[in-house]
Amino acid sequence: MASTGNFELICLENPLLDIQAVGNEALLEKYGLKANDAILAEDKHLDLYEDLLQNYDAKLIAGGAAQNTARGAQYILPPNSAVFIGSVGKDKYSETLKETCAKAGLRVEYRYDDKLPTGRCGVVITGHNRSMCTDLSAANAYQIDHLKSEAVWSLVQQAKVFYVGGYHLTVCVPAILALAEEAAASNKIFMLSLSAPFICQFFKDPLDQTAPYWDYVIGNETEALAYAESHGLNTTDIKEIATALAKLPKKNTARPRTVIITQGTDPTIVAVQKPDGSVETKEYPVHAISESEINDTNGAGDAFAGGFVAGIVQGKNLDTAVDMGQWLAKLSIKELGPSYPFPKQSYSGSA
Ligand code: 26A
Repeated sequence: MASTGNFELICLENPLLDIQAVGNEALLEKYGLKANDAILAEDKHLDLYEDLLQNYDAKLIAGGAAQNTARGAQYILPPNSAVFIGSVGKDKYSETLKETCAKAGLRVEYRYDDKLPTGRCGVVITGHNRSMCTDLSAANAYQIDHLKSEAVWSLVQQAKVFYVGGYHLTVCVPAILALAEEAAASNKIFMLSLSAPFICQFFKDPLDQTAPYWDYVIGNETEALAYAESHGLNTTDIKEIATALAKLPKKNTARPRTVIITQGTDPTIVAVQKPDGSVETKEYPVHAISESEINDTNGAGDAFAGGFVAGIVQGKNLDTAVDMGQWLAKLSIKELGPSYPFPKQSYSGSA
C-alpha cells in the first residue's frame, strides 16, 4: 500500500481490548490478583474476562499501553502523524480497536493472525487502584517479517521518532531491536517505556539489550524501583535511579539520554545526561485535579507518554514536552479508561 501523509511517529506494542469494571476484594482474591499490578494471564485467570462481563457490568474499551500512547500523541499532533503497529485477530474486537484508533486519526498497521483472537486485558478497578491481567493471544504472535514488509518498513523509514512499549519485550525483541538499530543508524529518536515492574524483574536481559538505544526512557516509580532491585542499584531514591539509567552506556552518542519517571500525584522526575557525562535532575509538579473530576486512572501513564511524545515529535523543549504529558494525563483521568475527550481539546501552554 502506498503511504500518504507525513508520518513522523511509529509506535510498536500489543493492541488489546480492555474489559474494565469496578471490582472488589473478593474478585481480586478469587483470581489471586494484587490491587495495583499488571501481569500476564495464566490458566487460572482465563475465566476472569467472562466473569467481568457477566457479573461486573464490564465495559469494552480500546487499550494496549503503547496503542493508548499512540492515540494520545495523535490526539495532539496534526493528522497523519502517528502509526501504530501490532498483532490482532480477525474478529469483532480488532474491528473495535481499529475504529477507536480511526476516531483519534491514528493509522494502524495490524498484523492479522489467522488463528488467535485479539488480546484482552481484564482491568479490575478498586478505588484508585487498577489490576490488569492480560491474555495476549494474537498480540503474542507479532513477527519481525511484518515490520520489515515493504509497506510497513517504508513508514518506519519516513518516521523520525520510534516509541516502543516495554510490554513488547515479552513478544518480539527482534522487531524492537530493528527499530532501535534504525534509530541509531539514522540519528532518529528511540523511546522505550518500562511498562510494568514485571518487565524490569523478569525480562531484564531483553530490556538490557535495548538500553544502549534509549534516547528517552519513561517509567513510573514502581517500575523504577523494580529496575533498581533487579539491577542491584542499592537505592530506593527515584532521583538516584533516574541518574543511574541516564548514565548507562549509549550507542548513539550524538543524542544525550533523558529519563522520565512519573510518580502519580507526586512530581515527575527527569534526569538528563550532559555532554561531560554528568547528569542533571529536575522535578515537575503534576497538573492538579480534584477528586470529584477523577473517573479512573487506568491509562494515565500512557496518556502522559502520549503528550510527552507529541511534544518531542514537535521539537518542543523538555519543559514543554513534560507539561504536555501532564496535560494529556489529566484529560485522560477524567475519562473512562485510557480514553481522551471528544470534541478534542487543544493544548495551549501551561495549565
Ligand atoms: C503484555 N502486557 C501485560 C500488556 C499489557 C498492556 N498493554 C500491553 N501489554 N497489560 C496491560 N496493558 C495495557 O495497559 C493499559 C493501561 O496502562 C492495558 O490494555 C491498558 O489499556
